[in-house]
Amino acid sequence: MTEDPLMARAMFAREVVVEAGRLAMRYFDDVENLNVSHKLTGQDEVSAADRAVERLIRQRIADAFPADGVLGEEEGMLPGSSPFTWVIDPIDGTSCFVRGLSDWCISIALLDGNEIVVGAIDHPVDEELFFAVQGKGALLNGEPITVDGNAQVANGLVGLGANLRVEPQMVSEFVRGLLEAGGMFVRSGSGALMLAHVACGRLAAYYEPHINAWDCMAGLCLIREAGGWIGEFPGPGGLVAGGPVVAAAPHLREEILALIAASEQTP
Ligand code: LIP
Repeated sequence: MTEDPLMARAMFAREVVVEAGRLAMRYFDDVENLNVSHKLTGQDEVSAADRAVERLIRQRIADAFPADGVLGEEEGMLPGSSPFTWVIDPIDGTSCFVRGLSDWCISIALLDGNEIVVGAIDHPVDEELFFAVQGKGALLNGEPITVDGNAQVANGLVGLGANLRVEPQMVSEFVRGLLEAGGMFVRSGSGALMLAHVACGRLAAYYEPHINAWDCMAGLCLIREAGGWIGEFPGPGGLVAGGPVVAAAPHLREEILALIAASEQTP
């Protein structure tokens, strides 16, 4: 293993995200027998697969980097004594996963202090592995990726995250403004995967009024390393509270921020 603590963790993340994807696929192939329960609302599900995959990732981290902190969607925050914190979503897009839909992924991010330094997203159904290390670019299945420098709101697709954690009009007003600007949106249920699609140029931008750190931090690392612009995340609430997320090809930053601002003005 390399002596460089960042690269050792980056190589580890690339391996573990694929191992976790294989475990998730075993549950996905038997989804009709999957145990599913609900958290706060009927739209907020968790399955035996989410729990098993997070347990696997946490065990691998504990074995390899026992001093690192870990924040995961299902088991919360385990503080560490090293500068590094892992931020993991065992299955992002659980609502798709439990219904046999393919828009889900495994998302693993690594923070050095407050800086996102590694992002790894595995999309097993499509056999796509997204990977980025700070300062070294972003890759899809080993090939360099970049955001779409030619996309425009009026001829591109904007990824949109929507959930019951925000007032409905925050989403509906953004959609209204986007459509009035000649744009169009997609919402898949996996913020991580849609952020990865921004990094490889499939989507022009992504916005979600409230997202959790484990859903977005790997994707934000990918976009930054793919030449994109990412908004500040998390906000004042900090890592566990989450907050709004926005990211785009750099030339669309002002237009997307203006659409968000307009959506927030509506009484
Ligand atoms: C999902 C996020 C998505 C959000 C959903 C849900 P999960 O994560 O990726 O952006 O809109 O409400 O939180 O719960 O499937 O890991």
